[in-house]
Amino acid sequence: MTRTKTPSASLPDLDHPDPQTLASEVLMALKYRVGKDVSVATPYDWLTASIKVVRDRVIDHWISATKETYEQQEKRVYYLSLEFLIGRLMRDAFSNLDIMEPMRQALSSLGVDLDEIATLEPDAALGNGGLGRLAACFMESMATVDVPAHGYGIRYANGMFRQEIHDGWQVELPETWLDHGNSWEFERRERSFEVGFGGSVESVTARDGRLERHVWKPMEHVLAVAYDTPVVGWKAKRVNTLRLWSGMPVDPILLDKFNAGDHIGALAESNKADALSRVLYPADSHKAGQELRLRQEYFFSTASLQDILQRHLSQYGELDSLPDKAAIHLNDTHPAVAVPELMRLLMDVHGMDFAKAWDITKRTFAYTNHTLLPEALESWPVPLFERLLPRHMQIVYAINAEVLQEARSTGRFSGDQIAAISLIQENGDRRVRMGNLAFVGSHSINGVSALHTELMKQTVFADLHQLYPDRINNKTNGITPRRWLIQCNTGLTALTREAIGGRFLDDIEAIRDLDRFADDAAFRKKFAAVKRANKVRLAKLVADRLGIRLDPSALFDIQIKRIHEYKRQLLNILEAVALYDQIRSHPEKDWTPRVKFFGGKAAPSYHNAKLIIKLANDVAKVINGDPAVRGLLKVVFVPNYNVSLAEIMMPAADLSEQISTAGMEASGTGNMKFGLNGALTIGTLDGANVEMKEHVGDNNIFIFGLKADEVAERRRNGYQPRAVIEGSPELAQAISAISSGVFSPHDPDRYRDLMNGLYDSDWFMVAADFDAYAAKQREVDAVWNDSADWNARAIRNVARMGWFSSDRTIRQYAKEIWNVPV
Ligand code: 4GP
Repeated sequence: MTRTKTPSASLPDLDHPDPQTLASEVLMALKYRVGKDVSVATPYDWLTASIKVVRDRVIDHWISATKETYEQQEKRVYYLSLEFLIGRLMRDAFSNLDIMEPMRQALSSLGVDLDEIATLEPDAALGNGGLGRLAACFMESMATVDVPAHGYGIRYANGMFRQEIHDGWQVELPETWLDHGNSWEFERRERSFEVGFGGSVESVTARDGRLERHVWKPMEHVLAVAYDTPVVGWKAKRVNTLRLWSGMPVDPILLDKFNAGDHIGALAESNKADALSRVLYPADSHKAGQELRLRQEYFFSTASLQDILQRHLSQYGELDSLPDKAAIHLNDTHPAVAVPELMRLLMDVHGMDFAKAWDITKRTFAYTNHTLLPEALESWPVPLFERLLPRHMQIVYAINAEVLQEARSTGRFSGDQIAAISLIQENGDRRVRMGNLAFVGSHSINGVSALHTELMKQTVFADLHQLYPDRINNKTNGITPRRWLIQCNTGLTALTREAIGGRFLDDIEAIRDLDRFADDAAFRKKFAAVKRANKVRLAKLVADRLGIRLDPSALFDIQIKRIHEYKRQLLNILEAVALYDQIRSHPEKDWTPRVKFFGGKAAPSYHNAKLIIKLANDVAKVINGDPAVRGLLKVVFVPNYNVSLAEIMMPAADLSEQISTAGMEASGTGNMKFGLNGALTIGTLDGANVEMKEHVGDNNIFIFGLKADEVAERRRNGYQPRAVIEGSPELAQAISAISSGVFSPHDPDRYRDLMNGLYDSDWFMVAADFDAYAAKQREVDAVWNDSADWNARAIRNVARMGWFSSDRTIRQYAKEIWNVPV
């Protein structure tokens, strides 16, 4: 039974410092923490001083929350994730402590512009895309709804790469977010743990010859050192910890080697340790596969578990109660090696027997799946796993024997089904299946939208689901309204507050009260003015960075996310090309002015995704430069899409593109951010779009295209894209233009293969959905031209998006998975 929290539920009294107090705190910090005088302070110094001031205020809440958790013996949540896409933190902290305005005034009295220094804060990009950003929203929401939690991950010295566009091509550059230090974090040298790799396993036998225990003797050792960043919830209700591990050598230099003249070998250990926390693998929903990745996974999993066990032991003196006091969450399979690692620690270090350790493990772990893409399901070759983690390999075999025995004993499974349940893939090269390992080691396995969860049951985990029918459950994703409305859209926040009061700030579902203003002409006008101001801000950014001039009264149509074939940026580009053709052929028609924005990074090894970026840029160049278009259509590729850019683009969107092939986008969270900022969605019935449609109502969303079951059926029945293309003159024309080099005159064959792929296989159903998509876009134009109708629908989107808050998601995790009170 989950306890419900008693009225500490009310928000704490924050202290409300006046600008003078804050100004003097900033001056003190500048002098004593940064060591600078006002006369020589650089903008970075002011940034550092400002962060130190707000961090000091956060610390008070941090310490009191931690103390309370100890005193009340509260259950803690541990969220293990290889990615935390947190972005900038200063505004988050100002806003959640409710000191944004006094701080702005304080800095202004010192001649410093808050907005200017805020842009100097590095955008901590310790994640690829949706999975990493979700982890960041969850951290903020756990602090907001008062769940005692630690996030555990890796402190990558170089996070996600910085994208530059050179002549239309993506170029990857290292992101050096730590160049100016990191004013948020606390280095905890004393909190370091040894991590081993390789070596052998020895069996220790008792005098009577019985096996007593196994002892793993690793060949290599490194240290994982903790760096803590406080995570502040709304109105500082609670402050939790994000603990990121950094690799350090056990011996900084091997002096014997150095003295023998081997100067490079002397640093070999140091380099190996450094590599563990050097780079984030830049692949989203895509398997990385290299040995270093498995090393990273084990490195942060073992450090986190050692930390958790040490904390538990120091508080409770035993480990039997671990599942009652700790919920460990596996964010995708990246930390799945934590399952055999916890088993190893419980058995080999703490002397438990297998049965007891297995029971504790299953009751402690829960796992979230974020993608059904087959290429993204992690598995490791058995020889690699065995070489790096020999003891874990034995434990995986032991777990597998247990699970297969359980399956066989039911008498319900065929040989093929048993093979699918097995933790070891036997056909082809033998591999350890991390999804199956996470599944069997957890008491809860959740998907991230209703549709995705259903598909998990039917596809990747069909047989495991039959064996353990109570484990799979759904937790539809959410986004934190603090960052994705209150901070990034101050205009809409102020307007909403003026209309319905401030209750929605504390409880975002109260934003529903805005619904009735959809029919209020005066309100719609103000709403439109806010949107326009946000569009002007984005247009200025585009003019400054790209030299492209945009008309803010045009429809801003935005697709920003990782570049992936299943997300179908290509469908959007083809539609732009078809529209371009029509505008040229029918200049007399009353075309709706539109700007199509694209943004997103491609995995460096993903050839087609990089080609799609180049295509977007090539198409942009031709269309934007063609006077016959008269500015009615513009195409813009905004480089280096990241959290900070999203904070400017989301509030400026009129139309949100969520057009993945149905059944392939697990949830999407950009769709929710756009909706909350008053964009209408054009989308397929995929991921959380399905639930968004239910919440906003059919009239307030533009749905088109094949449904998930229809996609599956077309694929089963031998889909013929060639016939579809030949039956659609607009599409055939757009493909032929691209294929023949209209957009790449100096390299006319550049897109031939990409276009031929549409004719030959079209796995992602671009052709099948094209006509429906293009028709829906013309419907969008028609609604846009009735601005009262458009704005009314947009307001309803804002009002009905409250459910998609990560506060709601986290409450569900807390009640239904973690068993912690909220
Ligand atoms: C993403 C999914 O692609 C996206 O649909 C979902 O909203 C997000 O996770 C959060 O659940 N997956 C990844 C990944 O980012 O790397 O698998």
